[in-house]
This record gives sequence, C-alpha cells and structure tokens, in this order.
Amino acid sequence: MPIDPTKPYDDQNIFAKILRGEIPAKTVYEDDHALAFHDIAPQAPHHILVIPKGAYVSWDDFSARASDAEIAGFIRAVGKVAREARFVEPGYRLLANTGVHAGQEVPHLHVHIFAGQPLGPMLA
Ligand code: IU
Repeated sequence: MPIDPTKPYDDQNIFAKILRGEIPAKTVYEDDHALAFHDIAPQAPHHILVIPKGAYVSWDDFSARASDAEIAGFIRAVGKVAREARFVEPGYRLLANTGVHAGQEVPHLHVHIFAGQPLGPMLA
C-alpha cells in the first residue's frame, strides 16, 4: 500500500524498528548518519537499501527538513556503500520512490542501490 505523504512520521514503520534494533536486518554498513542493509526481496543480484538515521518519511521530507550535516552524511554513506561493494565499475542505479505515484511502501526514506547486472532502461 503506497504511503500517504501528507501523514506525519510513523515511528512504528518497519525501518524505524530496524534502526532501533527491534527487527533484524542484514546490515552491510552503518555510521552516524545512515544504515545500509540487504533488501528482503531483491530485484537485482545486489539490492541494498540505505536509510538515514533521522525520522524522515521520504526524500521530499528529508531534503526539506534535514540539516546540511545529515544530508551530506547520508549522501556520502550511499556513495561509500556503493564503492565498498565495488559497484562503481561497471555501474549501479539509485532509486528513491517518493509518495503515491512512485509506489513508496515504507514511510521512512530509503535509497535503493541496484547492481550486479545490466539494469535496462528506466520506466521500461
Ligand atoms: P519502496 O521504494 O517503498 O517500494 O521499497 C520498499 C522496499 O523495502 C522493498 O524493496 C521491500 O522489499 C523492502 N523491504 C525490506 O527490505 N524489508 C522489509 O521488512 C520490508 C520491505 I516490509
């Protein structure tokens, strides 16, 4: 069920529970600003989700409300995860579904990293 972006942050969402350690995840990276873990239903040979530690519903919420330090820290973390996994060459795709039309399902910002095979055109 896609999220309603007009609703406030729900601290019972599944990624909030993962951040609090209430639900396990296959973590690949963690720092002060971000947590990265394997998607439970991978759509590519490598499919990692990177989430900020702060309580942000979506990319829209994050880009509007997060501090410069949070934004810089999160973006650096996404890049670091991709580099450390050696995705830079031959390449990878980032995706942040935002709101109803994009089909965002979990109401905590998450950037998908897809890699491991040619990914085809977007919106195919
Ligand atoms: P979306 O961009 O909101 O549609 O992506 C949500 C992703 O979260 C999707 O790829 C799910 O497989 C993934 N996911 C997960 O990794 N662990 C979970 O417990 C749940 C969803 I619920």
